[in-house]
Amino acid sequence: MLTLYFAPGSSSMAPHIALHEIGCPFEPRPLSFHNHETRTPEFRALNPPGKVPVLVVDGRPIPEVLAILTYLARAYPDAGLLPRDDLVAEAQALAWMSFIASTVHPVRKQGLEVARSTYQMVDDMLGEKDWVVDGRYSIADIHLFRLFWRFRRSLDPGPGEFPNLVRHYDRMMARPAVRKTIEIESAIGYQLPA
Ligand SMILES: N[C@@H](CCC(=O)N[C@@H](CS)C(=O)NCC(=O)O)C(=O)O
Repeated sequence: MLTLYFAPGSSSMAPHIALHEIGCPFEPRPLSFHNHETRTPEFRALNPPGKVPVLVVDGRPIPEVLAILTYLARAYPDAGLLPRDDLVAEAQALAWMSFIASTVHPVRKQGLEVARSTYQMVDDMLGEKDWVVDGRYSIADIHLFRLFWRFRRSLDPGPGEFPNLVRHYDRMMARPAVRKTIEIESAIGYQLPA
């Protein structure tokens, strides 16, 4: 049994998308930042820092986007969310996600200039590839998409900026799992800081 604790539009959007890509049943548990629902003792028992996402698998909690996405990709290999036949490509997907979590995620709070230069680096790293690893869709694309989705909404880059990331964003937005996740989360309502 899978249970996803999430807050609409936050980091938890990435595992939410992955669950829809896989199509496996799960129990959705939306939490409200406004009502401090990530600060309750019950939630902190699952993840002491009080952050979403958390995926509970048969009573055992997994925090952190990278770990949840990797778990889902490996537990449901038929969904093709991680390269199966190529250890280097798999490691490259993990490298992207580690970089996204440690370097790209924090920049939103470091001001527009730092954010712009970091996203410019990511745009260059992505280049003209359709997908971040070897041109094959993977969990690294889901992780990257959620960050850029948030960046576009909060810092509103100008037209023509980050062309590779914008094409990646458009490609992601064409996926039914992404549209379904956004439909569900926007209906609950976003409570994201500016
Ligand atoms: N390193 C964590 C970051 C998770 C995170 O920052 N979650 C934020 C939402 S985007 C959160 O729950 N914030 C609530 C809080 O800090 O009170 C991951 O990759 O899962």
